[in-house]
Amino acid sequence: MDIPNRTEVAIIGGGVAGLMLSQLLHIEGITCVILERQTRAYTEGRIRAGVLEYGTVNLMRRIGVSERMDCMGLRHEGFALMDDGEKLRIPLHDLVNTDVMVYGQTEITIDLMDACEARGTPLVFEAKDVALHDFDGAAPYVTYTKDGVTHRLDCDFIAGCDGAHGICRATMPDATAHAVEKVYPFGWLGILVDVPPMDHELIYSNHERGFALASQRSATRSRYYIQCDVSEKIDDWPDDRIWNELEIRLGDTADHRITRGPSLEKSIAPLRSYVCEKMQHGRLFLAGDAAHIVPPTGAKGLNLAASDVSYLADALIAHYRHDDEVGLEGYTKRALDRIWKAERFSWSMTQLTHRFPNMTAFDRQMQKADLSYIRTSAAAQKSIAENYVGLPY
Ligand code: RFL
Ligand code: PHB
Repeated sequence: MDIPNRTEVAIIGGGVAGLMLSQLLHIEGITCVILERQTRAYTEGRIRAGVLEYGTVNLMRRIGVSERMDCMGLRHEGFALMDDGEKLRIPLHDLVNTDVMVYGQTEITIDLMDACEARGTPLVFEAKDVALHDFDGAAPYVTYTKDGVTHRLDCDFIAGCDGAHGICRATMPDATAHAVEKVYPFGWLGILVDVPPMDHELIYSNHERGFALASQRSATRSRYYIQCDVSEKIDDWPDDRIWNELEIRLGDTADHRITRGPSLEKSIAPLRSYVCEKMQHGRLFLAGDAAHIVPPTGAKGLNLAASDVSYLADALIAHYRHDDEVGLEGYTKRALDRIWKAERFSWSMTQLTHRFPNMTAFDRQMQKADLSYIRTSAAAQKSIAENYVGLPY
């Protein structure tokens, strides 16, 4: 495909945020070009999120990329919290009349990339050395290198959708001064395996040896996580050690059995909460992980990327269709309100379900009291359910 040298919106990053934004703009006739640093195979292959809020599901439907999701995705009407082996089911559907959808980020990425290809949205893979220019004026542009040749892309706006380690936030003036961060003293070791899941719903377990999560991708593919030290090496975790640990932490029993199998993928990710409260400068706007990180306990990262780009698309559409600048001016404020609520929920789920180093007897009693309260209070369960399925946007 010929890549134009002028577009309305230059999108940096072809992850979920960038790809979704491109489709939201495309259906409104607003042109964009996506510049992605990696290859298509690498971008599609990353194993990450698994739980979609109903708002993300609706967004996928609205942009016409839901066919495979509606066919292969698993509707979950509840999930379980477990503490020292005692299980409490949060019946999402009964409490808030809404479900979540279990559908892998890998699959969403494939669906969105296929849509880009089918609709002719220019998507440049292996775009190296991306640099942003003149975004505090009326005529920004982006330069990048592809196959050793430097290109210039003129645009009206730049959307920074390049994740936590991209260049957009690094280029945003004063971003560091507006950053708020919390680092957790542990990480998650994740394993993907082709065996049936141990339960039809997700189980978040707080055990004296640390947190564990039983998740899934399909009836034949499981995803498990265990809390570990961030300094640990993946080589110290042969599959058998992971399975032994999962069986202990998730309470493997005769009627609740973990099926073992060889790992298809395993990796360790650190946990942190991070918000860059400055999400725009001139004609540069940040969205998704480029602006914020949540610990995965609340399953919110991908879903926040979706709500950010939905707000940003609304604002850009109002600009192009009605010369209305209010949405663009208020983008950060509107996005941050939802981001902070998701940060709060992800933090509280992490607090509730993990064993912290140097945890005191008092800290543990707080977890137990919290869970006991949730067990006996319909209001507390409803609050968890409302946040888990996703606050409206
Ligand atoms: P991404 O997906 O990181 O995409 C950014 C893209 O930008 C590219 N890039 C550049 N391109 C051009 N030039 C540069 N200089 C560039 N620098 C980077 C990158 O190659 C990449 O393709 O960010 P985006 O789109 O904002 O999406 C965010 C989500 O990926 C992320 O929040 C979720 O994966 C978080 N997450 C979860 N979110 C959920 O909603 N539900 C979950 O169940 C869930 N589980 C998880 C997760 C994240 C995890 N890890 C690995 C951190 C579980 C885990 C273990
Ligand atoms: C996942 O399946 O990858 C997953 C599910 C729920 C979470 C985090 C990750 O909270």
